Amino acid sequence: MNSNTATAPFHDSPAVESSETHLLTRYEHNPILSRENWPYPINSVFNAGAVRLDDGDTLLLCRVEDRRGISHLCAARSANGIDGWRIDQKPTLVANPREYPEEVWGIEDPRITFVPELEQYAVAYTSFARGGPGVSLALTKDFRTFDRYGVIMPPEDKDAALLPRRINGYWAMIHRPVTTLGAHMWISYSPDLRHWGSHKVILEARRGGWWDANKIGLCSPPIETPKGWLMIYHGVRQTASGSIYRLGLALFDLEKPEVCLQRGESWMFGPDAPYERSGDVNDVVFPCGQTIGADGDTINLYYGAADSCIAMATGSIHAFLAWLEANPSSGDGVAR
Ligand code: BMA
Repeated sequence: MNSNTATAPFHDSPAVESSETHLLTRYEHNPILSRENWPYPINSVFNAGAVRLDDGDTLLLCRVEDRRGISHLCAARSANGIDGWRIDQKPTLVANPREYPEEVWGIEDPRITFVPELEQYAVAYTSFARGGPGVSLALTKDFRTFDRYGVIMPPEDKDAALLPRRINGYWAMIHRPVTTLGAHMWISYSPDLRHWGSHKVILEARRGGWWDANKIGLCSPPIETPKGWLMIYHGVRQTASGSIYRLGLALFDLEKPEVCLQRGESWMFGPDAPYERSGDVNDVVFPCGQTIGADGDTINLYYGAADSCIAMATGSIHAFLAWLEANPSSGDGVAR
């Protein structure tokens, strides 16, 4: 008899208890993209927006940090969304501080939404300058030319994505301003994608020892399901040795997306693999995009790992919704 058996309180427990829900399965050959793959010299490639194109290709719009520390966006295309990436030979969208001074320190973390009414993709990204990070918007049909709208949410604000359709006649943007209230998720509405109002808090960071205390933010763009808008969000726990970025789930009303219907209590995915635990910024998983399979259920979630590379994990919308149903948040979801 070994000592583990003698002291184990529950015989069915695995030797090492997993801190994860198994809602997401890592691709076995992660990471799928890293700086070694890049056609030009860079420091790192991480946090990528994702979309399935009309021709069936998966396109990742990757945040690429150059060797000055300034980020730009670069597109990579693949037939299966896993390997065989065809990477643009030079940056796809770069900061243009002459016309957009809010981008002087680069552009980061794009979230892509296909908008059927506009027959275009809306790319919401972080523009970074002396005033702090803000939210900028660009529209594109092909990820080669972009119609830039400039900064639409002033600093300090980030983690934004557009909903794919109007709600009661207005466009809706989820974003994460930092105010004296804290770093919570908000929604704002617009008649024209340029002028934004009716701002409302939709999900608050919890406090104290919670995994999503201090800071939360939208990950990939919300997914429309029959039960509501399903959101994967990141929560940040600050510790003595740095921040830990983990992922949680929440569900919002389809026609009133400011109304949170469900929020999971625990995180559902966190840094565990070596490429997530160690890199330029340790202990970070940071998705900005997903694609959904032909079955309408399978999600390929693309995430930056440790601010150093891009990894992929697979999940099921059905399983996410079932987990939320089975693990409701106690109280009002805003534990203080
Ligand atoms: C956030 C963003 C992300 C980054 C993360 C961890 O605030 O800046 O781009 O991945 O921090 O460094």
